[in-house]
Amino acid sequence: MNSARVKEFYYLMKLGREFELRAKEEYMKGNIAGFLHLDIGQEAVSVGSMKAFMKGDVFTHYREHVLAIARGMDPKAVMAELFGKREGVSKGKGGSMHLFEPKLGFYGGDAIVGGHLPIAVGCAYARKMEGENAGVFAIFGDGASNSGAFFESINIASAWKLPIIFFLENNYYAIGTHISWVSPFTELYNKVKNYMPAVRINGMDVCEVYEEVMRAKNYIENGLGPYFIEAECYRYEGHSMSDSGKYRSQEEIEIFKSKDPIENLKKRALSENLVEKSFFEETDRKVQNEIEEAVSFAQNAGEPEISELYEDLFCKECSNVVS
Ligand SMILES: Cc1ncc(C[n+]2csc(CCOP(=O)(O)OP(=O)(O)O)c2C)c(N)n1
Ligand SMILES: [Mg+2]
Repeated sequence: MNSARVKEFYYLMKLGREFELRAKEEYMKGNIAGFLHLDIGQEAVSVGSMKAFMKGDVFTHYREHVLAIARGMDPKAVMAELFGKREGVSKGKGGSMHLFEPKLGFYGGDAIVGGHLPIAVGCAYARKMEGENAGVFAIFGDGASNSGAFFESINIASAWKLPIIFFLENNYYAIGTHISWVSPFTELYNKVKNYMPAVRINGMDVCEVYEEVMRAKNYIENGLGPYFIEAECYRYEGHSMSDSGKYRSQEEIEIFKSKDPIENLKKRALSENLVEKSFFEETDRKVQNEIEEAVSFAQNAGEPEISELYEDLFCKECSNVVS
């Protein structure tokens, strides 16, 4: 990894982490309503994958704030969306679980567990027919990998050699259900080994995530069919703001905190003399300012107009959709 890349990774992961910590605070103050699923601890997956998969289409589940920011969404517009404001990325009508920006090829997130996987496969099919090789990136959790939609998606993507990366974020839990209670094995890439190349990586290491997604991207771009990555990672917070996470031991949380993606990247960069110490201090200050700006932007933004309530529900260009 070169110095510029490491700096970019650190900046984006730190921005994601501070964004989430502040979103949590604003939620507790009552400024954010509805669901809020935090990505704290899993930033390496979001940043490493989005920096490798720069083109193409992205379909994600509801834990997607950091992915959206790493993809290029303005943190101000993401925070405004969480606040339910008109200047939000989805005009304040989507909220935390529905950050959407077609210009960035970002069609997330989906609140139905596994529900976006067949949609992502359909998009990959369309891209293949169009002769567009950038393909699709679909990210989902360990819980989603037990759904029927998952197995159907894997099957048809493999049979039709579709250009899609399936990225499984294995944080071991589906709300309070540990993966070992509902799957015969916890190394989930075993589910798809007969369908496509399937690997398991350390999702707490941003460089490893980046390199593996680059490998997968080259594979699908060459028309070889789908590719599967399972990344082991961990969320430090509960499933959402309404979950205290009491089903996990403090000891387990501490084990994963010792593998923290941000702290470990910093340590490694310093020990290998890749980045000077002052960069981290400057970046931390810069990030704090950006977060302050995002919150004040969201606070001062306007409420969506009631007259727009029924807009943006159906695709006007689609002839087969009646609106
Ligand atoms: C079809 C469906 N079933 C159940 C739920 C309720 N639900 C929301 S999130 C979730 C857990 C999903 O866990 P996982 O796929 O591991 O993703 P993570 O939250 O860990 O990122 C469940 C069961 C839902 N939203 N959709
Ligand atoms: Mg999970």
